Amino acid sequence: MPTPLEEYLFDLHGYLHLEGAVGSAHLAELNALLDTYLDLEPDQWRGWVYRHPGRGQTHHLHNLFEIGEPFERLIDHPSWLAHLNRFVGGDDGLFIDESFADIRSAGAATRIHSGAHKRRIRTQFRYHDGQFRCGQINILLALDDIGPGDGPTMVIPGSHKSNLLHPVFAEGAESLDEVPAAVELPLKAGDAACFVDCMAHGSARRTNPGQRRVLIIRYGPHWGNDRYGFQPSPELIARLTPARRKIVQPLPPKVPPS
Ligand SMILES: O=C(O)CCC(=O)C(=O)O
Repeated sequence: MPTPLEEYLFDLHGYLHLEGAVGSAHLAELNALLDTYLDLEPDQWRGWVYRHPGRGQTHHLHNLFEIGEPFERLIDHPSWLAHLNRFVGGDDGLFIDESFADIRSAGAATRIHSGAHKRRIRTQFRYHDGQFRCGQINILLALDDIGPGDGPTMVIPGSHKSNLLHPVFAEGAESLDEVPAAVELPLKAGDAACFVDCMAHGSARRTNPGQRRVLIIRYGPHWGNDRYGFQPSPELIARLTPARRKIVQPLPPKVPPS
């Protein structure tokens, strides 16, 4: 379970920094497997893994768990599972509605987006009667060290409860560099940021040479749907442990007997 201090900080800021969430041996497995997918072209599939077409030089590789067992271990990873159960809340469990790797090089940034002023249901922050009921909690796992100049994630703490539009939205800011109230969230390899999606966030522009590698896994309530309509492969469903299968496919398709 999150500690009382973690719950307080998550409620106050909208995010937590989970230090050392994934160990170095596991990280090495994830990085090595990911390397074997970097030759995918935009809009290309390999098996059930798909590279998104629309992110320029940035690799967005979707359906992480199809890549192999080291990725499957992330589904119910003990460093964050209890946090997600607590922050998504409810008794029926979780669902992952998107999982992807974001691998980028110099020049790339993620523009500022989200913010509670939108009152989006899917990504909402909610706390009522002692229970969190958040619509989407993200785990952003650093696969390498991400410090100043590496394009760290940036957040506007507290904006998961904001009522007003941040003025920079109107100006169409491309990254969060120099956005008032935005702070960088530097991560060491193996650290994870755990944040509610309605907090305004994005990333600084990467100015250093080399790559920034993160995995992003979005969790919500068990009744959710995949963001893009991706479906798990029958092979993945067959080989997952029951606990993992329940998070990837909480409601198996119900069809009449053939
Ligand atoms: O890439 C980042 O650092 C920010 C991730 C992000 O914007 C998101 O998860 O929606």
